[in-house]
Amino acid sequence: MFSRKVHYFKKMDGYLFFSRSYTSTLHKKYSAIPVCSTEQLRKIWDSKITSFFSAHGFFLLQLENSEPQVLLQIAAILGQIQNNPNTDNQGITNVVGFDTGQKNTVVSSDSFSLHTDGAYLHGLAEINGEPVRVTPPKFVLLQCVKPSDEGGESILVDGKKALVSVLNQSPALLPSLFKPCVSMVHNDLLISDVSIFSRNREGTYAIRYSYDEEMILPKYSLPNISKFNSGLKPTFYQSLTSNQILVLDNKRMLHGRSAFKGDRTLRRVWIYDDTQNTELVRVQTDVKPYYSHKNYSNPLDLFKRYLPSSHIAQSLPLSVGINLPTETDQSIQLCLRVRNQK
Ligand SMILES: O=C(O)CCC(=O)C(=O)O
Ligand SMILES: [Fe+2]
Repeated sequence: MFSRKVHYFKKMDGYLFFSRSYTSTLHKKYSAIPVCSTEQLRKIWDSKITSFFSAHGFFLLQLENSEPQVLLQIAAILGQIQNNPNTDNQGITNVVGFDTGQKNTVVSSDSFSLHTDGAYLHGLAEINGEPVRVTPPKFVLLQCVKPSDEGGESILVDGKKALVSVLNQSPALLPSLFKPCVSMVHNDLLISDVSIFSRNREGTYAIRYSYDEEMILPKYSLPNISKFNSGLKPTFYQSLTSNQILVLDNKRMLHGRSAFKGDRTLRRVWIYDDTQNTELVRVQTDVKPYYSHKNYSNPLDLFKRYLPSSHIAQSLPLSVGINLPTETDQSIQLCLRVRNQK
């Protein structure tokens, strides 16, 4: 994800929100919810976490220290940790500004444009021989070990607000945002024909987004997607401080950060999205594939490194994605039908 090197003010089409004049108008600072143990977090789950999370798409915790164990315990409440090539054997990635030579570390002090973590994940792998989907994680956890001396603010954009504002203010953009016409390349992965917004059978929407050089679009949709990008407005713009853990809904919120100075250190954990796995079956038949060549490796192995390591999770309930009132949902669907007919 650190190929996304975008500097302050450089790309005016999409990164206007980094400008000081804009962010100085964003006065609201969220305070963190103090938590001294996972038992206590479980106790305040229903009263303090679920409603805040459903209103804002994230929650911010203030812990008493920044041990990796604390992060892992919070992660265990949310589900199964999803691996990726940068994670250590516990599923943690270190996000730092200077190269310390440490393994399982991603290094950059540049700004990070708004993105969905793992936006480029749209594949299949096998768990115990059964096909499962590999998609962007449902939650992203960022633990602040050491804040920066200057800059390094975390930035969140609410995809729910972005979608509603497109519906109300520029509905002509909707078809480009829902059309499965986006491709992304990431290291050795290529995914094609996904959409920026999608709606599942239960009527929940999800965003998948990373507006950078790895995104490939049909030329005709570029003006619309670039307009969408310039209209994104952050709802959260503040530095994480020591011992805080930010938990965000990666199906709803886009996140990024401003450039920084100093040896800021975060740890990052992904939580696997297991919500779609019941959908996949192999065709029950004696018919053999008409041709297969032994020289190829199993393509289901390509996404294996993005699977969770364990499948036992006693997670607390917290639903992810963009939930809209029925009327808004219907307006979007109607708008897409009418405009797709044109
Ligand atoms: O450094 C940060 O605040 C965020 C890093 C990030 O978004 C990532 O590692 O995917
Ligand atoms: Fe990220």
